[in-house]
Amino acid sequence: MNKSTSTQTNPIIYVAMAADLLHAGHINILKFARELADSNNGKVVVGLLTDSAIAQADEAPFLDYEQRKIVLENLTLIDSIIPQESFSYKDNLAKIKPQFIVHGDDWQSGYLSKYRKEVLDFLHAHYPQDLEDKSTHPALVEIPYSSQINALGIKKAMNSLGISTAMRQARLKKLLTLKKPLRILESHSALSALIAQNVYVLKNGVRVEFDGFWSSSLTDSTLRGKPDIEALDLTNRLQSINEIFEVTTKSLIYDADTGGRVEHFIFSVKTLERLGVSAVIIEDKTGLKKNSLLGNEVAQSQESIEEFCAKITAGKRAQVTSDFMIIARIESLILDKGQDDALKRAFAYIEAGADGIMIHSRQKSPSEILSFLRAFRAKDSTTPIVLVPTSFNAITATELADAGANIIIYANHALRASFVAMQEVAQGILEHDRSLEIESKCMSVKEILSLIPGTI
Ligand code: SPV
Ligand code: MG
Repeated sequence: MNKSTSTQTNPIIYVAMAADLLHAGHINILKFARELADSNNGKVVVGLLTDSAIAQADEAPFLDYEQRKIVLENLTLIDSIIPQESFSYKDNLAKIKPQFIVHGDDWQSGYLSKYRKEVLDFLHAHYPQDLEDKSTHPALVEIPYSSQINALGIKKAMNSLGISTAMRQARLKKLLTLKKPLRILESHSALSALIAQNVYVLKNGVRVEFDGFWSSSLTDSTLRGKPDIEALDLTNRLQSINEIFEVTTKSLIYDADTGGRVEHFIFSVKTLERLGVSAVIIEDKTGLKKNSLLGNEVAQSQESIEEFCAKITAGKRAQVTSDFMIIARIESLILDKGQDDALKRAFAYIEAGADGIMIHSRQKSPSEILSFLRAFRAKDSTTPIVLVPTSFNAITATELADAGANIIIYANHALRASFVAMQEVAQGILEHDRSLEIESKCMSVKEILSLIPGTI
């Protein structure tokens, strides 16, 4: 690139990056930008992706914005650093009007290509070059991407080492500040948790994945052939969480039913916290607990506000770290007690120390949940709200987040799906008296043998 393409006296050379795991590929790009700046009397400006920009499209970064900024500030290759609030370059391009943009050539296809197009559109509009091919511009400089070393690869390798108990536990609270909504999938075994850990889809250039696991009392009980009435003891459930934690890195929210007696709940809090669980949800029911989706079809009673507040406060006093969260679940709508009761309880529970509120509903329509969110958010804009849209399943997580929710839990779908699949195959074998016909409904033997690293 020489001066002839330059139309600014001191052009800005813009490089956007997350720089969470700084590696040779980054230095390569920055070195190139520096040379371009030096030969054009320009400046290298880095658009450093903010924590929420990274979290929206990926996992939360290992290092936060300020830590990453300190690392970059000490590189002589860079003149200044500005935040880039999303993967889109648009805002910063409009703000600083760079003349050159440097990026690895890996964004020519795939989900990043739409951001590349934004950059090209900007360059064509501001620095017309009369180029026939609008998919190129001399001021977009693309450096051959190093496939041997890249952030995703390093991250994969780091994740395969596992995660410390403290880091996993703290991650949920951190993610709540960076991303909305958080999507949580019920995981009842290490294998189902591996699915929740690894599955993702690309939507409009953004990677959407689950942010953690839900340890459900319903599915943990059903899996063991027991009713969802607090019949399973904590030790039993901790066993599967331990197995889940052995092979994953995401955070877990624990369904503790009513939390039991206050005297017992404080021990549960300590145990869950020690294991690395991020949050516990307790529901304001008393007596023999039945599943909420049964509503008033079965006898269920709600705890008094005073008693439930005392349980929350005792739990908060028992925890050791500041990262562990106790979330209070309100059953007023489930038990037809109305919105006023639900709101009164929500504010009382927060006053007692609850870190978040879960409001549950068994209606097909989300209207009572949406009106609760409106009334609650009019008074409290910050306390995290958790929803479990099993019944009101036509509304999307994004719509619920837009209405004020923070965490959306898909509470039983993994187990429900696996039951249907297993039942069909079991029946099929009996019907055909052999397994040939149901082979297509199963993963291949080759696949199962290569699913778990180390098997072969
Ligand atoms: C669970 O998953 O066990 C729950 C959510 O508590 S619900 O089944 O909807 O009550
Ligand atoms: Mg439950």
